[in-house]
Amino acid sequence: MGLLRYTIFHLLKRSSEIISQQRVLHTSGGMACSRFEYVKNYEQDDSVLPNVWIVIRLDGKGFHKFSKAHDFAKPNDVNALNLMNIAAVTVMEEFRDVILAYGQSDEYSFIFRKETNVFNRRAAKLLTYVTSLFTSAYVFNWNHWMQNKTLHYPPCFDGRVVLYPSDQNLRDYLSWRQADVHINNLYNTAFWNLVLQSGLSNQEAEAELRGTFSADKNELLFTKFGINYNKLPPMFRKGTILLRKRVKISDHDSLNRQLIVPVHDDMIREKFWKDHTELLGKYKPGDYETTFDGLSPILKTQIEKLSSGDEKPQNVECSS
Ligand SMILES: Nc1nc2c(ncn2[C@@H]2O[C@H](COP(=O)(O)OP(=O)(O)O)[C@@H](O)[C@H]2O)c(=O)[nH]1
Ligand SMILES: [Mg+2]
Repeated sequence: MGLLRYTIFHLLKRSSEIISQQRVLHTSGGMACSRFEYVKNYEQDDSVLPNVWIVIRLDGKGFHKFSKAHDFAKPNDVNALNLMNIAAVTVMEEFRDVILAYGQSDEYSFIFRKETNVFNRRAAKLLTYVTSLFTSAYVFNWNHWMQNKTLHYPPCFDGRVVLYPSDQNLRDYLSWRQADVHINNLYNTAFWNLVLQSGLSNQEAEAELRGTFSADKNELLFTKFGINYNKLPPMFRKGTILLRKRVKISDHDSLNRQLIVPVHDDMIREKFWKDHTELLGKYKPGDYETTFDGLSPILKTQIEKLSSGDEKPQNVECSS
């Protein structure tokens, strides 16, 4: 009897100890939450409006200096431009809701489809993921595309999110960026020919071009340097548009895959939007046919990745 009473006494004592320990844990946990958790309220909800185009534009910081430090060809460095393109392909492989990306010089714009729900449309998440992935892909691919030129310091890119409510706004945005390439590239081509071919100083070349119109620069290029501006590579004149397409290589039957295709067309013209109706319609990648010889280095890289089995998993949605 004495033993039973002793056991019951100890069992009761032990269980009351456990209960009070739990209470301490609970209260201290509860206190921690109640005292500190309020700081979460300082985080702002930055989800962007539903049903608008989301454009993320990145721009290289101080690329005037960066291009000089890394001896980029003037006025256009094919390898540096392709490095930008491949970094943008990496972003499009990760974010499948990007229907189009457009790049020129040291900038790239990524267009997310209106209905995207990626990261619950939180602006900071979208912007930081895209910017950091682009930047790391730029550095990751540097040696391959820049032929092992030493990278002297880490490049960085700023980014912004811009929302466009209508299809026309989006088209005007892209037209604005593409018109910018035309103006800058025509100027830069004339400028660098005056400096590198005619031996003018930077100031003299600048003075020669001051107040000139497009027609004057075209004329100058043709008469002084025998350059027909319209025959220069379209990547220099139009920038690069990356589109998702189901690619078929006519002399290579086995390949019929969805890839990211670079084109250098004129987005200001109606024809571009008629040729790629999927962009503003119910989005479904269009078709693209090419020959093996006509493959761009950007497409070749993706196909090599496929055949080496090094393909990225098809990422469809990213949650927070
Ligand atoms: N030589 C050369 N320079 C380039 C090329 N692409 C971009 N850049 C440089 O990058 C600059 C980009 O312009 P911007 O963003 O306004 O200048 P930032 O503020 O110095 O980055 C151009 O003015 C060029 O100096 C290229 O292919 N070749
Ligand atoms: Mg810049």
